Amino acid sequence: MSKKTSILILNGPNLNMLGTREPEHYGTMTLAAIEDSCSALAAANGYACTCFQSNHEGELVSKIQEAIGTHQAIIFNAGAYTHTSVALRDALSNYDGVSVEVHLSNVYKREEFRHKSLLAPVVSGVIAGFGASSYSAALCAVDELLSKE
Ligand code: DHK
Repeated sequence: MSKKTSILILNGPNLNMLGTREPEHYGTMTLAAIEDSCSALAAANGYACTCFQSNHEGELVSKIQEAIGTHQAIIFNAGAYTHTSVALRDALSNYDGVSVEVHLSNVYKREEFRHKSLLAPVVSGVIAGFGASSYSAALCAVDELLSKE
């Protein structure tokens, strides 16, 4: 039996609070609703999809390590760790699949400390500023990149 191509949707700190967290930046959709719509879109395009959220840097590092050989793509909103985490950058550097950094908000319109991403130089691409649609745009990008392989 052929193995289904699998995508990991990874979310970092405070993204479990979506729905009520600063809606002016992050909208009103809950993380569960975003994950459900990503899973439906992935399934409609023939992909398996696993979703995971953690507030802990080390758990996110472990998930990226475990994705090697398991998931062919990672869509990752690292939250505030985007701007600070050498550990997550190193984990992504070592990941051999397609990787997309996503943000709900347009980080370039916000405070200066959010303009710098430690992850951007080691991922396939970055999508920011489209609210929950940033995730569906990332899925489309992943589909296109994986279809080329
Ligand atoms: C989410 C966060 O939690 C912030 O720390 C980032 C990002 C932006 C987002 O827009 O999804 O700076």
